[in-house]
Amino acid sequence: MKRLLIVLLVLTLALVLSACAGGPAGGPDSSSNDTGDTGASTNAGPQLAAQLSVYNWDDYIDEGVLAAYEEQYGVELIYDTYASNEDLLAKLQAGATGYDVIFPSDYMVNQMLELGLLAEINTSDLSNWSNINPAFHNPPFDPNNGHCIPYQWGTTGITYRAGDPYFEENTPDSWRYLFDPAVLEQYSGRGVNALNDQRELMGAALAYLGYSVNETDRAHLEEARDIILQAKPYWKTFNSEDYDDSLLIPDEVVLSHSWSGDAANAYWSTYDDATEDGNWYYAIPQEGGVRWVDNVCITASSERYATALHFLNYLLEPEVSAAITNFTYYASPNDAAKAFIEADILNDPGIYPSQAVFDKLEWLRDVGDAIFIYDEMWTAIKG
Ligand code: SPD
Repeated sequence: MKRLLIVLLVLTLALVLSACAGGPAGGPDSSSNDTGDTGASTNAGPQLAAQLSVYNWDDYIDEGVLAAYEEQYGVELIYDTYASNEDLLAKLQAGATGYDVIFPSDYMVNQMLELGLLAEINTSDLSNWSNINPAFHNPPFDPNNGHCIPYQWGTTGITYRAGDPYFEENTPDSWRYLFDPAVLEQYSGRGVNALNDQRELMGAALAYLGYSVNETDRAHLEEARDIILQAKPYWKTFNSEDYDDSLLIPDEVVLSHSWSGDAANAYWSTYDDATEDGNWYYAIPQEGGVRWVDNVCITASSERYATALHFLNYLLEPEVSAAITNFTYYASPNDAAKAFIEADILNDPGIYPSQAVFDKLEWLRDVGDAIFIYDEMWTAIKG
């Protein structure tokens, strides 16, 4: 209830500030046509389309943020979700049109760029761009942020149930807790989940074996496949879409391969003021693993480019960006948002890791043609 109140207050403030602001994020003209925007600007800002189609990861935005945009600007958001980068890519490659705004991760931006699936942007057209921490400017996967803006970032590790007797004695700070059958024997009967995500799961197995998460050598990728295949019988679920919900169901799982925000959400959702603790802890494996940044991009096929750009600029507003992080528990690349992000989140090292932890992780990169070997391994894993 307290969180809802904070979100509403913050969004109200955002709307008031937006209404006062000029530039690209200025007022709408809902008299524009239904199917596309005109791209024309008035003194009040661009002419906005009546609708905008937004395609995002599951459970990855505060719905209040969407409702506030619709109310303020008179644009109806057609909102849909996907479970993985590969699902998003498959959908676009199958010729799906009509999606305007999408949220691919780092390496997938690179892949989509090469396939011509993303529209160009110029960050000087975004009045809120300066809110973004310079560390997120000009990423290797998208030079000069020529196509996308950063949305949220995080790490991938292991979430485990704090009260479980096995984990009271053993901290699962190694990928062997996800992959070693002898170790899995100890607790897998109480439920283990692995992320149903090709690059993430292969990356975890590669890190466990001492290889880069961006390995391209076939023999090493086959080793990773075999590690996964021998562990798979011990996993109760293979889920990256709504596994975060299962963390909150009693006796559903005791350990999950997971993304940092979902781990933090499980911790803070079960936080007890009396014990000053939550039921779920998060560990980054000592072998290393993945850090990632998800991005907001406009599809090359969008017919509502000006409206999409306007929406991107809205997402960069400090209060909006903070409301998203306060909902998802993922770290924000928006420096100006920090004033509105809850202190518990800013101070949680599971969400904002130390430099030492950050440095032992790798970004996932586009692996070029080796992606076909990954696809082959994935088919065997899913078979
Ligand atoms: N619930 C949505 C979580 C999205 C996390 N994206 C992580 C991508 C890492 N490769």
